[in-house]
Amino acid sequence: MATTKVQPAARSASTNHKNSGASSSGREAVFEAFRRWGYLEANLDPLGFMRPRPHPALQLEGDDADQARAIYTGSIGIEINHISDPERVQWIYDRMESEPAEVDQQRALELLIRSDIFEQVLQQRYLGSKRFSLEGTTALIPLVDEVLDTASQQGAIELVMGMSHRGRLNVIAHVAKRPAEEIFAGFEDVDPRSILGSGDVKYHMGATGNYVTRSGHKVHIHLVSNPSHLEAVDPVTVGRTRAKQDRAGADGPNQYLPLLVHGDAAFAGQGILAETMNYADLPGYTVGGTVHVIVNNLLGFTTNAAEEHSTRFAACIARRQSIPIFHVNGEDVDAVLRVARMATEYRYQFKSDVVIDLIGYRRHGHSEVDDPTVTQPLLYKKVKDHPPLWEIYAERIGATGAQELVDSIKAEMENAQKAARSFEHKPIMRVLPSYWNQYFGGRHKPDFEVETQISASEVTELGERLSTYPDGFHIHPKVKKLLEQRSEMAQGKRTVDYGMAEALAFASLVKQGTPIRFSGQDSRRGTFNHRHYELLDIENEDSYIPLEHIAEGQARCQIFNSTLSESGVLGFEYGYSRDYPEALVLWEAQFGDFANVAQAIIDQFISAGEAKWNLLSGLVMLLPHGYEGQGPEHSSARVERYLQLAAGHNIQICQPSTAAQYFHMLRRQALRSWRKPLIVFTPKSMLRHPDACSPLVDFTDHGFQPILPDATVVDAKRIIVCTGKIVHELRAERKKRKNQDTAIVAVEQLYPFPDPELEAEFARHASAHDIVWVQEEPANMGALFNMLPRLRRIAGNRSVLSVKRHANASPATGSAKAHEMEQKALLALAFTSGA
Ligand SMILES: Cc1ncc(C[n+]2csc(CCOP(=O)(O)OP(=O)(O)O)c2C)c(N)n1
Ligand SMILES: [Mg+2]
Repeated sequence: MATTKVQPAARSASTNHKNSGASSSGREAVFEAFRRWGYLEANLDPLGFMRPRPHPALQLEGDDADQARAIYTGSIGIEINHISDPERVQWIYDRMESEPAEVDQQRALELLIRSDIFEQVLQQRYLGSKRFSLEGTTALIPLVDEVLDTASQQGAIELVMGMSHRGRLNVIAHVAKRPAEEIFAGFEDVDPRSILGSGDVKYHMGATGNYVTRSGHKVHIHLVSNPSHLEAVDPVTVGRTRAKQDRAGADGPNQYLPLLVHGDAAFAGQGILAETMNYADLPGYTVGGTVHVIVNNLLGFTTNAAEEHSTRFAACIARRQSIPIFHVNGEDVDAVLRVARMATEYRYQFKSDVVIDLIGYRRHGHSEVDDPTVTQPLLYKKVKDHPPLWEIYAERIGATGAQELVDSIKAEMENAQKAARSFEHKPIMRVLPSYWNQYFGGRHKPDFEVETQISASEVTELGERLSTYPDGFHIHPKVKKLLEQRSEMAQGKRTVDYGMAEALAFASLVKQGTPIRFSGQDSRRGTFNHRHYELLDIENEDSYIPLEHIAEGQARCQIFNSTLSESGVLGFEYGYSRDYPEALVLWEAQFGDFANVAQAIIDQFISAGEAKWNLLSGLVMLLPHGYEGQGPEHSSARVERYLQLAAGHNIQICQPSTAAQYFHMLRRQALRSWRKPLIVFTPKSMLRHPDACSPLVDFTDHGFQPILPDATVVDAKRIIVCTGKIVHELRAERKKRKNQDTAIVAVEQLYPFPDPELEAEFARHASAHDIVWVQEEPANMGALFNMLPRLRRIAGNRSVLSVKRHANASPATGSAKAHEMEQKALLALAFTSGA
C-alpha cells in the first residue's frame, strides 16, 4: 500500500525555541498558553455543535501565536494541565510540536469504507434489528489499527479489549477479524433452539481473532464478553489483562495491552470506570497502562452532552489522574491516527493510562429502531446531509478509485450475507486459551471431588514456616503472640482457629504449586485483625510475608489490600480468575453487607457468565456475615440474594462453621478441576470462638462435609437445621437447657444443595417429628425461602417449621441490646415445641 507523508499544519520543534534568548521567552510564553488552553479553542466537533470556547490567555497575535494556534487548536486538543510530571508534559509538547509520524492513508481509507459498508449492508438486510451502528465515529477502526501497529512495534502480542454496544459488531468484524458471514449469521438467528433459555445477544458476545498490523506484526485480539451494564466490563478487562501479564512474566505489560472503548455518557456517568482507573498505578492491579477510547457522539441515547456531565468534556473524570487526554476531531482521520500513535507510545513510554476522546456524531438513533429526529431535530437535519467519513476522507487525500473499492467491498459483504443463511451457527465466536484445557464447568458430580486433607507432619512443617521470621526482625509484640499461638496450633497444642486454617490452606496450596491471588479491603492484616499475612519490622517497616517463604519452588502468593471499591475490585478479580484457572483467586468484602455495591458484577458476570457466554470462573468471594449486634450494615451479607441467583449449578454457596471446614473448602476449590464461583459467608466473632476452632485431626482425617450431622443425640424428637454461627449458639443453648432430644444439623453448603446427606441425616433421626429451620435473619431474608421447600421435600410427612426474626425492611437492629434480646428469644423459640 502507498504511504503518504502528511505535512504538519505548522511546525515548531520545541528545541527551536528553548535556547534563543529574550525574544524566545516571549515565544515560549505564547506557546505555553496554547499548550495549556488550546484544547478549549480546538476544532473538535465535526458537526460544529460543540463550539470552541475562547480563552482570554489565547487572545494573542503574531507569528508565534499563529504557529502555536495551528498546532494546539486544530483537530487535536491536548488536556494535560493536571499532569504534574514535567518529563511527561514535555514529551507530549515535543510530539505535538514536531512532524507527525507517517500514516498510511490508503489503508485508513479502506478501513473506513469497510466499516461504513458493513453497517450499510446490515441496515439494508436486517432493517429493524438493533446493531448500534458505528457510523459517525467509524474513525475508531483506523484508530485501533494504528494503536495495534504502534503496540506491536513495542512488543504487543495481544490486545485485550473491552467495549459496550456501540460499533461492537464492526469491531468484531474488522478488529477481531471474525468472518462477516459469522456475524450476519447472528442476525439470521439460524438455530435458536441451540441456545434456548441461555446465550446472549450478538452485540454482547466476546470474540477472538488474529490481526496483522500494517507493519506486518501479528496481534491476537481478545474482545471480552460483556453485559448491557455499561462500563461493567472495564475492571473485568483489566483483571483479565493482568492475569495474562502475570502468566507471561516480566515482559507481560509489553505483550498484553488493554484497550477500553467507552461511550461518552457512560464514561462520564458510571462510577465503576472511576474505580477502575483509580487502581491503574497500584502494584496489585497495574497493567502498565490502559488505552481508553471514548467513542464520543455527544449523545447518550436521547440525552444531550450538556445533560450528561457537569464538565466541558465527558473525559474530564480522567483528569484526577496524572494522565493525558487527547481530544480529537473524529473526521480528521490523519489527526486521529496521529493521536492513536502518540497515545500508545505514551502508554509504553510511561506505563500510564491514556485517554483518546474521539469526537464524532451518531448517524442513526441510539439503535436503528429509534427515531432521533424526535429528540434532536436540528442535529439530525444536519446529519441527514452529512456524507459518510470515507467520502470526506477520499476527497481530502485525493484518492482515486475509492468508488471501485466501495463496490468491491459491497459485493464481498453481500456474498457473505448470502452465505450466512446456511452458515453453521456457532454462538460463541472465540477459542479458549490452552490453560483452560483441564478445567470444566457444568453440573457438579461427586467424582469431581478430591482429597483435601494433609498429614499431621505437614501441618507442623507449614505451621513452622508460617510463624517464622528472619533473625533480627523487630516484630510487634501482639503479632509475636499471634505467631506463637499459630505455632502451638500446628503442633496440636491448641485447636486451630479460622485465621490459621486459612493460612494453612494457602500455605499447603502454594507448596503444591497453586498460585494464590487474594485482595480485599485491609485483607493483609484482616479487618478482624486475624491474618497478619504481612509482618512489619516495627523499627524500619521492612516487610516479610511468611506465605512467600513456604517451600523451594513454591507457587506465587499475592495478597493485596485493595482500594476502597467493591465493583471495581470484584470485577478485576473475576477477570483475573477468567485467565488464571490454575490459581485460587479470592476477593473479600470488608463486611459482606458491602458486596451489594458490586451487584452488577455478581449478577451479570459471576452468576450468569457460564450460562450466557459459556465462560467459567473459580473465583472465591469471602463475605463476613452474622448477627452480632453491629447494626444494619454490619450483619448481613444477604444470603438470600445469592440463593436466588443459584440455578443449574452456576455457583456454590457455603457457610462453613468450623476452621477445618473452611480449610477443606478452600483446598477443594483449588484442587478440583471443576471451576465454579464460590460464595462463602465467613465469620466475624466466630473467628476465634473456641467452638469454631478445630482439632488437628479434622485437618488430617477427612475433607469438606456439606452438612455437619449430629450423632450426639439418640432418638431425637426434633431436628434443628441451620447454617453459620448460630449452630454454635444453638448447641450452647441445648447444653444450657440440658435438652437431650434435639439434634442440630448445620448446612455448610447451601448450594448445590446437599440432598443425599441431609436425607441420610433425617433418616437417622427417624422418630423426630419436627424439623425446624432456624436462622438469625428476618423472615424476608436469609436462606428461609430457599430452604423450606427443600426441607419439605425431604421431610416426608414430618412437619417443617421455622424460627427467624420477624420480617423487616432493614436486615438488623441498630441497638446492641435489642439484638441480644432478639437473639435470646430466637434461641428459646428454637427449643419450644410448636414454634
Ligand atoms: C449501567 C447502565 N445503565 C443504563 C443503560 C441503558 N443504556 C444503554 S445505552 C445508553 C446510552 C449510552 O450512551 P453512551 O455511553 O454515550 O454510548 P452511545 O450509545 O452514545 O455510544 C443507556 C443509558 C445501560 N446499558 N447500562
Ligand atoms: Mg454517546
